[in-house]
Amino acid sequence: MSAAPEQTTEEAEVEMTDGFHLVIDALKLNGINNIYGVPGIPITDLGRLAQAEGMRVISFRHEQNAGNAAAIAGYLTKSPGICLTVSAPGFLNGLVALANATTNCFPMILISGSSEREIVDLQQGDYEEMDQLAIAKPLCKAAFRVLHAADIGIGVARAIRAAVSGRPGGVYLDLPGKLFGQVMEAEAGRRSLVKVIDPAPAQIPAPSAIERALDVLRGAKKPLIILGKGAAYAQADDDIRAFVEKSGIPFTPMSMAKGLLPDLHPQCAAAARSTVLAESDVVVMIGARLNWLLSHGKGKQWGPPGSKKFIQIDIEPREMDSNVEIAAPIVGDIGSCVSALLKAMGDDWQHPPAEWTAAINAKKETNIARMATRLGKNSSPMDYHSALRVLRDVIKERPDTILVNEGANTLDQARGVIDMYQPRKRLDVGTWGVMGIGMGFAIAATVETGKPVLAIEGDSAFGFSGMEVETICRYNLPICIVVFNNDGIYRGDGVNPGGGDDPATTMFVPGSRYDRMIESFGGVGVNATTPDELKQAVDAAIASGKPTLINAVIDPAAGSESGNIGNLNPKSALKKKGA
Ligand code: OXT
Ligand code: ADP
Ligand code: MG
Repeated sequence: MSAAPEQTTEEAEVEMTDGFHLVIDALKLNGINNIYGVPGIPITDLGRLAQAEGMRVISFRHEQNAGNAAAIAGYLTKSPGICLTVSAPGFLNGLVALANATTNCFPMILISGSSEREIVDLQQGDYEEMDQLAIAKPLCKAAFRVLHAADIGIGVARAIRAAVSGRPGGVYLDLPGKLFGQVMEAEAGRRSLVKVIDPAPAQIPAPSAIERALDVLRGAKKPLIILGKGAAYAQADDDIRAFVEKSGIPFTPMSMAKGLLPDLHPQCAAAARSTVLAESDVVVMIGARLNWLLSHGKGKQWGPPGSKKFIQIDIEPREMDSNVEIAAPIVGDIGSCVSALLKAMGDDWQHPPAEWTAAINAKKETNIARMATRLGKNSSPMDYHSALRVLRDVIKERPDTILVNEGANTLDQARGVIDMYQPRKRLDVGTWGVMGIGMGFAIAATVETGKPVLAIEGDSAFGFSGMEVETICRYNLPICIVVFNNDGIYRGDGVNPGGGDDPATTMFVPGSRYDRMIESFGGVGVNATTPDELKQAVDAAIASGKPTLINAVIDPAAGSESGNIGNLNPKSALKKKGA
C-alpha cells in the first residue's frame, strides 16, 4: 500500500493513506493495471499518482475515445476496462462509450470525478455541476457513488463484480472530488480493500436444458450454428471448436466472432449466409442475439414462418424468447454450456445429411467466385475491392494482427473480403453500428495484447476519433490506420439538391490528405493510389511498428448509400427537387 505524500505532525507517527491512493490500491489489488482517460479537475492527481504507482495511464484527447478503449480492453481481457474522466462534460463525453459497452455486453467501469454533493443537490451552481449518478443509471448495468474513503474498497469491488458477472456490461463509479483528499490510517485503509474472489462465477446449465437441446438437434436435417461475439468473449475457444467439429454442423459467425473458428474452415458457411439463414431447420445460437443484425429471427430472410427451431445459449435468461420462441434455451456461461453439450453428445453423434452441406458448399462456391471476380479487378482509382484485396493478404500473412474496422461500405466490404484466422482479432462497430470506436479500440487493442493493429476506417468514421492519432504517436503504438478516402459519407459525389454553394450533406473536402495529419505528430504518412502502394505501405508499417496513417484514395463513386444496410434508411416518398 502506498502512503499519501503529505502528513500533518499529529499523523506523522502513524502511516496514513488517502482517497487517491485507496482507489489506485483497490484497482491494482484486483489486477487492473491500465487506465484510459483525460485528466482535469478533480482527477488530475489520480492519473499522476496511478502512473507513479506503476499503472499504465493512457491520456486521450477526448473521453469518448478513452471510454471506447476501456470497453474493448474489457472485451479482450474479461476484466473491466477503466475509463477515467472529469466531472459533467468529461463524464458526458464518456457516457456514449459506457452506453455502447453496455449494449455490446463489454465490461468496463467509467470512473468520473464529480462536484460537491451538497452544492450539486441544492443546485447552487458548483463548478461542472451535475447529478452524474442519476444520469448514468439508465445507461449502464449498475451505478455507484462512494462518499467515504473507507468505502472505496467496497465501491471498486461492487463495480468490478457488476461489470463482469452474468451478462457483462458498463458500470459507473462516481467519485466526488472531496473523497480523494480524505485521509485515514493506512492499516485501516488496507483492511478496507477487497480482492474480488471469482468475479464472474461459472454458471452451469441445467442437465435437463442440455438434454432438451440435444433432442431438438438430433431431429434436425438442416442444422446451423451462429457464433456471436459473446462466444468470442467467453474465451472457450477450444471447446467451441470441438463442439462445431464433433457436430459437423455448418456455422456462420457474426462480425466480431469471425476468426473464432477460421473463416476458411470447411464448415464455415459465412459465404452462404442468406442460404443458411433461410433454409436451416434448427439454429444453435451461441452468444449472439436475435436483434436487427439477424432480422429478429423472423421474416423473409428466415424462410417460411414456422420452418425454424432455435436453441440458444446465453448467460442472460431474459434474452430467451425476446424476439421469437426459443425451443431449447440453455442458460449458463458459454464455456460450461458448450462443454456440457460436448459431454452429453456421446461418441456416436451423426453429422448432418450430406445434401445439406453440399447445398451450402455449392452456394459458397458461387459467392466466392463472384467475389473473386470483383477482387481480381485492378480498378483505377481504387474501388473497395481492389484496396481490400491487399489488406486481406496482410491479415493472411500476419493473422495475429488485430483488425479494427468502421465505416459503411468500408465496414461491410471489409467484413466480407478479409478472412480472419484467430479469435477476437476483429473489432468493429458492434450492436449499434456506431462510428467513433476506431482509434479508442485500436489503442487499447495493442496496449492490452501487445499485438500490431490494422485499423481500416471510412473517412467519415475516422473523423469521429481522428485526433487520437496524436495519442498514437505520443505513445508510439504499433498501429497502422488505413483511411478509405472516398471524399464522403457512403460516396463522395453528392450534389446539393438545393443548388446552392454549400456542399452536399454527405460530402467532405475532396482530395483531402489525411496522411498529413499524422506527419505533423511525427508518425509516418503515406498517400496510396494503387493496391501496390497500399500493400507496400501497410507491410512497412507492420514490420516497423511505427504509427502510420495511409490515405487510400478510393473512387468517390464506388460506394452505396448506407453500405449493405440501405434497406434500413428511410427515404421521403414525396418527389421534391433533388429528392
Ligand atoms: O448469402 P448472400 O448471397 O446474401 O451473400 C452474402 C454472404 O453470403 C456473402 N459473403 C461472401 N461471399 C464470398 N466470400 C466471402 N468470404 C463472403 N462472406 C460473405 O456476402 C453477402 C453479404 O454478406 P454479409 O455482409 O455477411 O451479410 P449481410 O446480408 O450484409 O449481413 C447483414 C448484416 C446486417 C449482419 C451486416 O450487413 C452487418 O453486420 N452490418 C453492419 C452494418 C453497420 O453496422 N453499419 C454501420 C452503420 S451505417 C450508418 O449508420 C453510418 N453513419 C451514421 C452514424 C453512425 N453509425 N454512428 C454515429 C455515432 N453517427 C452517425 C455514418 C456517419 S455509416 C457512417 C459513415 C460512413 O461513411 P464512411 O466514410 O465512414 O464509410 P464509406 O461508406 O466507406 O464512405
Ligand atoms: P453479436 O452482435 O455478435 O450477435 P451480441 O452482442 O448480440 O453478439 O450477443 C452476445 C450475447 O452473448 C449476449 O446476449 C450476452 O448475454 C451473451 N454472453 C456474453 N458473454 C457470455 C458468456 N460468457 N456466456 C454466455 N453468454 C454470454
Ligand atoms: Mg467515406
